[in-house]
Amino acid sequence: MALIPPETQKIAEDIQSMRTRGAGRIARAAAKGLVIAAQESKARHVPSFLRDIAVAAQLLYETRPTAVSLPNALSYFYTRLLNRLEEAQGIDALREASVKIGEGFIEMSNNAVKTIGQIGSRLIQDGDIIFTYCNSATAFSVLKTAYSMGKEFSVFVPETRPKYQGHITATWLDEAGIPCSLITDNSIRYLIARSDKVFVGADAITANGAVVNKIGTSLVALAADEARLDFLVAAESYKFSPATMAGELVEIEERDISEVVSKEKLAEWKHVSVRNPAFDVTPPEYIDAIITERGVIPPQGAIAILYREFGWYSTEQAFPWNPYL
Ligand code: RUB
Repeated sequence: MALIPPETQKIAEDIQSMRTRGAGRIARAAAKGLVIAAQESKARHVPSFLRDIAVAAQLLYETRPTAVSLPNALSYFYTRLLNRLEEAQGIDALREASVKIGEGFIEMSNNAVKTIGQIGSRLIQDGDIIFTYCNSATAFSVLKTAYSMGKEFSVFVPETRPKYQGHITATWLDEAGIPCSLITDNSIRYLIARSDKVFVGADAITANGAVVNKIGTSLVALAADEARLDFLVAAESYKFSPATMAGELVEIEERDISEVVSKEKLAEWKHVSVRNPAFDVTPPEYIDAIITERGVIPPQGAIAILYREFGWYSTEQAFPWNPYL
């Protein structure tokens, strides 16, 4: 029987409860969870070792459905682990290989965020008023890098209900010394008209260049289009969804309604139900550019990034750990 180490279970719980959140952080936490599963595995034979990692991967996979960075991180890990089977003889060698693979993913991810910061910062000019949304470490990397280059600008940060991730972004900007205004979500259209450009992050990017991000992002994009602002997305290449090459849709997470209204209030109502979708889809027509660690692409270039990262995708590639469960 495969046992999942408590630390890996804790990582999964933290992702599910959103103590760990944001697509990049989720992916890095998942890679760490698999490293721990490999280190703690008591397996004495390769098949049981592979099963231990597969069970941990499945647990992590089931935590949240939308951010494609999560399955991409798990596939990155497991595919490389399977590729090492021949050359890494025995459990100890495989364990060592697993640590290298997981740490390699985390390093690659952190470097990608840094590189995107450098590339994106060139798009910010002195005097700009930047509009952002939710809390994206990648979009923040752009702002922080521009600020460290001496550029002078300010940022509008909507609260981003129901979970108020805008407060986290405001705290990060405050700590970095970047002037910003926290605003209500209701004032997006009014204040975007007084801004110069928009930077947001992404949870998933589809083969046709649509961007899945925090619910409300598509409204920001609509308002930006009306105000004729550039709508720019900062996203690492592991946020591109290979399954969409095969025509699959990105699942939109619906979260617990207690994030919107108390259970007591709901019990008082007789005819009211509550919906709490956590993400929405911004069509490519509303996106001016996607800033990746490989360079700046138009949304129509998403397929080129996908092909480079994943080749011509087939659905068998989706869950490489499945046969070992
Ligand atoms: C977070 C969110 C972020 C993206 C990108 O949603 O929508 O904009 O994940 O973030 P949640 P990053 O709070 O529900 O996880 O650039 O940090 O990967």
